[in-house]
Amino acid sequence: MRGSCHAPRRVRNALNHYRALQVSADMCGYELSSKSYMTTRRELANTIRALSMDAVQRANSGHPGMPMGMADIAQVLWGDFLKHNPGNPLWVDRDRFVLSNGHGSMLLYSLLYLTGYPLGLEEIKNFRQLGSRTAGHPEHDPALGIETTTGPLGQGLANAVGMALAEKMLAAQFNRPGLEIVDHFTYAFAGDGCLMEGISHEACSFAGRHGLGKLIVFYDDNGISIDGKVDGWFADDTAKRFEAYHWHVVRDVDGHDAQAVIAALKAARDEKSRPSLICCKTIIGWGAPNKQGTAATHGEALGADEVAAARKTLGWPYEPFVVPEELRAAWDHRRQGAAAEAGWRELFGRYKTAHPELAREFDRRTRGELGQGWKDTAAQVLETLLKQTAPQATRQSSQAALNVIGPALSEIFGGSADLTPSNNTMFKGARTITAEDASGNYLHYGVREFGMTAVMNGISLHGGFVPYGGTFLVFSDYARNAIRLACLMSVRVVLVYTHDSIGLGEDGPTHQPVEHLTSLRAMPNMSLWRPCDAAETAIAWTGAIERRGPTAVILTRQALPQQPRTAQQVANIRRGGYTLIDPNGAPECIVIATGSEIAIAAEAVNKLNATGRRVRLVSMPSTEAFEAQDEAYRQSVLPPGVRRRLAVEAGATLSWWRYVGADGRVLGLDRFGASGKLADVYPHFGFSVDNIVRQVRDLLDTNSGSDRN
Ligand SMILES: Cc1ncc(C[n+]2csc(CCOP(=O)(O)OP(=O)(O)O)c2C)c(N)n1
Ligand SMILES: [Mg+2]
Repeated sequence: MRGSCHAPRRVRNALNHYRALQVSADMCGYELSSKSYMTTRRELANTIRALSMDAVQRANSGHPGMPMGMADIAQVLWGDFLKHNPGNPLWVDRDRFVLSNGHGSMLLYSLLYLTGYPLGLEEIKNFRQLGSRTAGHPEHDPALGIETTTGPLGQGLANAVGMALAEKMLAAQFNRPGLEIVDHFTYAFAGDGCLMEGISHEACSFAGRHGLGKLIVFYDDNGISIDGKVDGWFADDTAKRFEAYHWHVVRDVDGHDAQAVIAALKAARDEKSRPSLICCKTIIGWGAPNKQGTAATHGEALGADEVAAARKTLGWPYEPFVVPEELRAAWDHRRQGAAAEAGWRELFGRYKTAHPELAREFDRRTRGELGQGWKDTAAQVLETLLKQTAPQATRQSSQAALNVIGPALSEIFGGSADLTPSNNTMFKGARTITAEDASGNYLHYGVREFGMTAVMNGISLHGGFVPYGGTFLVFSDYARNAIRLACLMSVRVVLVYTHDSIGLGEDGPTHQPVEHLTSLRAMPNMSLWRPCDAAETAIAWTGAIERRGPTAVILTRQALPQQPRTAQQVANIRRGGYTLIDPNGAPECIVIATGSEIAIAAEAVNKLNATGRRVRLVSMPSTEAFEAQDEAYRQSVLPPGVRRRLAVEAGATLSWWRYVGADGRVLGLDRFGASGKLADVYPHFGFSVDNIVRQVRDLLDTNSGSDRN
């Protein structure tokens, strides 16, 4: 061994107030079984510390404290245990690693750079700069080894739960005796912030109930968050809390003692039937002599003086961004990674021989591609739903669509946040997942909307499944940030939101969404569909399955009549907006409506046209899909010359001004609803045939917008 024992001794002298620095003597010269390190673990960990503090210093922005505090843990996990291949970050049976305390992103970037992922030193130097791949908070860059975004605290934890669940389910579906092609762990790092967040309760309670034994979480118990010592606002007994969730908890691990971390990790991996929480005591900013252990290291550059002092303390004589070849070589995981993957490929080869069809299916599903039969299935969904003639709530139409999709698509994975009978999310033949049997395709998430959505994101990001989950539209707010991340990362999830308006009636304003349609439409990359009947519901569903991104399907509680359509109109549904009723002759006014308001709008438009007016009705189930059409199509539906326009939607008016213009009107709801019978509530707020007729007549009688074409 090189004379590297000196460095830790210097560290001990400088930081002699802290017990964790007993590390050095017994760790120096520790030989790893999987690698012949020429260096000590502490030196390897210090590489992370140096890169992190230097990158943050250079950017003058970022979070050095967490990477410096968790470096020793990361060294053990990534050096000895993590199954991954930097040469092929997409290897399907890799272990998943999620940094839920994602502000410590320099930890992950350092690890990716050091172990040999295609992330160059230039990217580390460009930490947090526009256009670099080292964003302030890692998002989703699987080609680089970044599994998921983790900026919003606690969500990474829930994503990891989803990944671990996906692993368990995929294993149950595909593994065969002696041919365990799905067999990997999901690791997560989480801080005080993640555990303070409510979502940690939802996700971890759920993970405990489902016995996700291959989920291993490291809790960075450093007692510090931004405002200072957490003791003033976070005094939970976290270990007890997780034990109460039925987790396996390893308490009081010294996060700076590699041997203690190794022992804890081994115990966690040996525990097959419960997820594990390893509670690690650490010092935030470890190695920065004047600032460590304080919130000052959390989220800002240490400053040139403190960085220089840390160099001395750590025994790190190298210039910024210089990693000695020996340390680089010791970190490099490409050879071991390639060997690990080659072993798996050999196994998969045997699997392929024994189960060729399953192997093809596994390949297809983990690539996220729909099978060859999908087009026929999609056609069958539409055909089936077009047969519906009687009025039907679109939540029931949705179930009818699922009854075709579910049995045909092995990757479909349904669920609901405890509203299965109301959301109509269970399809015929769906089988519920339990802790004991993960081979089914439906999950009761319990009353956990945020948890459900973040878990679905994790399942989808893991690969192999197309998850959908239901709740009432009004409770989408509970899940909102996970929806946002699904949009940001373009995750294929289907959000089934029923009870879509004041039309739900008696449950009253707490349950009646008003602003939700508009606020969900405001999210970039969200595809929202509010179908008006069975045919539109069919298209909403098939589009959602095909989309590589999130889709919200917004459904009614109350029955709606089926609209008559020509074949061309049916074909136009997928365009998001189309002419449903056209008068004889050029329209003088356009009514635009969605979902449950189509039926009353249609009646009003027919009435007006019967009296010689020329009113067009446009059904606009998806403004996003409509906006994606070419201009010629859009103008054919909404001719710019026709400026008398009325939009009708039982929700906030904000969505519609862009379509009706200054000369138009919006019949919407910019206030909360009311508790009462549907038949009373709707007309009370003006959603009636008579009122629509009156509004259109008013528009036609005013000069505004008159014949300017
Ligand atoms: C949901 C959410 N709320 C707030 C923040 C802003 N934030 C970033 S880090 C942090 C404190 C986290 O404390 P801890 O997890 O203990 O991290 P440490 O300081 O120990 O690294 C906060 C409030 C966030 N990223 N996500
Ligand atoms: Mg903390």
